[in-house]
Amino acid sequence: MSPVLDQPQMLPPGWDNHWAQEWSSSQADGLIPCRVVRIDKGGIMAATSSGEEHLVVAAKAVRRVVVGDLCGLDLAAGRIELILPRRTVFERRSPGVARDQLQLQSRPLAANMDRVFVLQPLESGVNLTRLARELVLAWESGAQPVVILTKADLVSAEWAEKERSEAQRFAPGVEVHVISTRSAHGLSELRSLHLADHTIAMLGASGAGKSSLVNALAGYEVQLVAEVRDNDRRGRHTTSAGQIIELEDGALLIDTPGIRGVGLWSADDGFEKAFEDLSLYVQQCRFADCTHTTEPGCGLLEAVAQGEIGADRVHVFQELAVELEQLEVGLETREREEQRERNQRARRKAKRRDDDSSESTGRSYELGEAEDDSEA
Ligand SMILES: Nc1nc2c(ncn2[C@@H]2O[C@H](COP(=O)(O)OP(=O)(O)OP(=O)(O)O)[C@@H](O)[C@H]2O)c(=O)[nH]1
Ligand SMILES: [Mg+2]
Ligand SMILES: [Zn+2]
Repeated sequence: MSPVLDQPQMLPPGWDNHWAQEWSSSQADGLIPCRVVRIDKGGIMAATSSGEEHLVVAAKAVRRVVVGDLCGLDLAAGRIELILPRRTVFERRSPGVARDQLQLQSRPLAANMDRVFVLQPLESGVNLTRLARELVLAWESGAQPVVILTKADLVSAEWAEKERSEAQRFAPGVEVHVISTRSAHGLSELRSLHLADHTIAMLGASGAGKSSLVNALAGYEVQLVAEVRDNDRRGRHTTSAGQIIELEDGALLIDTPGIRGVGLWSADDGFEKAFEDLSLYVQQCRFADCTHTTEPGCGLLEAVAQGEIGADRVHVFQELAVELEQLEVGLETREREEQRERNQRARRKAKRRDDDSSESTGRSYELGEAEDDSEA
């Protein structure tokens, strides 16, 4: 280990024993550990220790790093040479070029956080379908989700309480908080969550109040990565990239840009956790492959009929289950196509090799082409 690592103050934010171990078992010779603390149009900033930030001018793995990644930096070259295996990562399905279009790819948003704060503003009413999606992805990230309903000052206490209990219905096993950064309502409750030494990612739609909460918890106006919007010249700052903000107590907050669509990405565990309130009922279904739509003896439909769970909850469950299934089918199809292409390439290569060698030996071979196409 390099002598630099013996001085704790010289370690990247959030470094702990886990990372020390990962580091010692990685090919990090000549590199120093760093954490990606900011990504924006200006480039990637990596911190080798608190406040010691370096612009990454080029990175072998640059297109794959996200805010929160712990990496190996070639300091002289300004290059990230390796990414330590992520402890947690929040990934969603890549939005396509057009609105509401999705690509068969994932896009990571933040890595190595212990908690995910899922924010939704109260004044427009909690979007329960969106919340369910966000929680599937948050659980799947491996971090602990916390739901935060923002801008309580804009609604009545009754409205806030009604929305809180609705959100709780869609967030089994998850804490739901109501806050306002204007009135400071609920902020001390959040602070008492023992955020120190944790990395917390803020997630939610644009305007949900992520940056405002970061500022409120920091206790001062953080210069958050921001730009003035072109379309509404009101000059509202909207986060255009991810950034880590270090609080006095050591908590690390990751502010992320608002995401419009929350396309699910492969999420078996995340889906199960997000809908754990329904698992008991699903076990009662008569058929193992019950689609919970029309089947007799369906535990879910029975529970709805008995008023034990809301029909809307089951509806969202089905919608997301179908989406995940279609995603899996798409991924499998692509995998098969890629495998076929790999096989074809290998065959062409083998054929060239055989042609070359038969030319040199003057002999010729029949290549068994026919069998090759049968796997389609
Ligand atoms: N009334 C009220 N307004 C708030 C509160 N929190 C945030 N806002 C306002 O809501 C707007 C959006 O807040 P931001 O914190 O920028 O939202 P964001 O989630 O960071 O948005 P993006 O960066 O675009 O993703 C701003 O105009 C804030 O002033 C609150 O508690 N009460
Ligand atoms: Mg913001
Ligand atoms: Zn069923």
